[in-house]
Order: sequence, then structure tokens, then C-alpha cells
Amino acid sequence: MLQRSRKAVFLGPVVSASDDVPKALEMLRDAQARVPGTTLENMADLIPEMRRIKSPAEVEMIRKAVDITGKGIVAAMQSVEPGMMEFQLQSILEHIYEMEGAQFLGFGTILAHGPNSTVLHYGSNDQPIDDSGLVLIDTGAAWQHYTADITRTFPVSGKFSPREKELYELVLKAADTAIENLRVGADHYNDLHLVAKAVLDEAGYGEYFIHGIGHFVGLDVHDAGNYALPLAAGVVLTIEPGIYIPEEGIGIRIEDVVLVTEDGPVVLSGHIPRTVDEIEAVMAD
Ligand SMILES: [Mn+2]
Repeated sequence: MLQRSRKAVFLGPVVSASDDVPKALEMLRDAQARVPGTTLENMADLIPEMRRIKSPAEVEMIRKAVDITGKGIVAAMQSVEPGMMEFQLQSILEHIYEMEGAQFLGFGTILAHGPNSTVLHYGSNDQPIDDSGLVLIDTGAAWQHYTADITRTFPVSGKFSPREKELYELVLKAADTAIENLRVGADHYNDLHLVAKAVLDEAGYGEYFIHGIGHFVGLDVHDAGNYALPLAAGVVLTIEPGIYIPEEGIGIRIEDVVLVTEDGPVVLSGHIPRTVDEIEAVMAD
């Protein structure tokens, strides 16, 4: 083949100096030693870039995954009862996904009550839910291999305490501020992460925001793509500010899936209850 085309293209991935040379490159090096005058072009960015920019058909699959996830989250909000185990509420959520036709999860569900919500990658989901505090669910049903990634935080009682409401609305303000800045040409770190962080800093809670503002989502929950590139139409990413206060046993994260368009951001998960009023109303129903 090299004798015919005189040109090879490497699609990656590019690995670090301490890793083995990829087999494909080793094979090409041997082939090039036998066919002089051939070139090797590095196109390792091609597939991650194709994955960063979603086609309308891909967006529809993500939208479907988000809608199914929303139905599960609403069911969990309406089903939570003191005395349940975390994994029992998780099974109600995931049962809805299956009944909606989604056989697979995009990633393991985090379902954390009270102090467990301050543990960033909590996943044992094996503790009892008592009648106080908040439940944090970070979850995504997958549809045709595309996944959602949504977090909602809600009170077991169906009503936020004044303190919970104060902190929740602060996180929501940080999320909305990042989403307002989500436009074609924006910079992921400066225009999204830092503006959300500034909202939390101003209220004195910046030090409790201990992770990034969000990530690309699609075929993978943390999807491929270069974060250094300015945002472009067709990018789908999560916006997920959070604050975690172990000394109060309160962890709050709000995560939405947002599509970048020429006309501004489209919050694909915006219909899933996310304000204090929306959550309290759906839980009272
Ligand atoms: Mn996420």
C-alpha cells in the first residue's frame, strides 16, 4: 500500500515518552524502511476534533439521552423516602431509564445523601437516607452510545432549608453565569470556569469549588476534544459548578448539558427541574 500511495497518515493517539511506541507507528517505520521516499503525516487531532463538534444527528441522540435521564431524575425526586438506602433510590432512577428503552448507563451513577454528597467520586451508594439533608444524583442514561451527564441536588423532605436554599441558589447563579458566557469563540477556562468561580469567590465559597467547570460529553462521558480551542458551534459540554462543605455535611452540584450554537447556548437539560421552586413543585406533586 505504501508503494502505491507513498503517503501514510497517523491518526493517533500520541503517547508520552515513557509509553511504548504505538504498534501502528512501529509497523509504518518498518514499511518506510522498505519503501524509500514516503511521507508520514500526523493527523492525531482529526478524530478528537470530529468528536468535539457534534452533527445535528449526534445532538439528537444526546438530547434523547438527556430526556430519558430527566425522567429518571424526576422519578427519584418524587420517590425519595427517609429510610431508603441510596442504592434503592438509584434502582428507581435506573429502572426508568430501562423502561424508556435505554439499556446502558453512560457511567456509574453517583447517588449520595447528606455528608456523602461532599465526597467527589462517591459511588458506593450504600448508605441509608434519613429525613434530613440533601440528595445529590450525578447520572447519565446512554442512547445509541451517546450519554447524558446531569446532576441534580434536592432535599429529602421536599423543601430546602434556608441554609440549603442560600447555597443552592449560589451554585445556580454560578452555573447560569457560565452558561451566559457560553458562546462561539469563548475560552473554556477563562470564560467559563473563571466566571463561575468568581461568583462563588464573591460570596466567600470559592475554596469549596474543587473541580473544573465541565467537560465535553458525547460518545464518552468525558468526550474527546481539545479544550484549548475556542468553543465552536456544535460543541456539547457540561456546566457543573459545585460547592462541598464537609463541616456542614452539604454538597451541592448542578450539572447541565449545553449545546453551543451561533445563536447562543441551548441548555438541553434545562427542562429538568433545577431551580428551588421547580424542584419543590415537582417533589410536592
Ligand atoms: Mn460531568
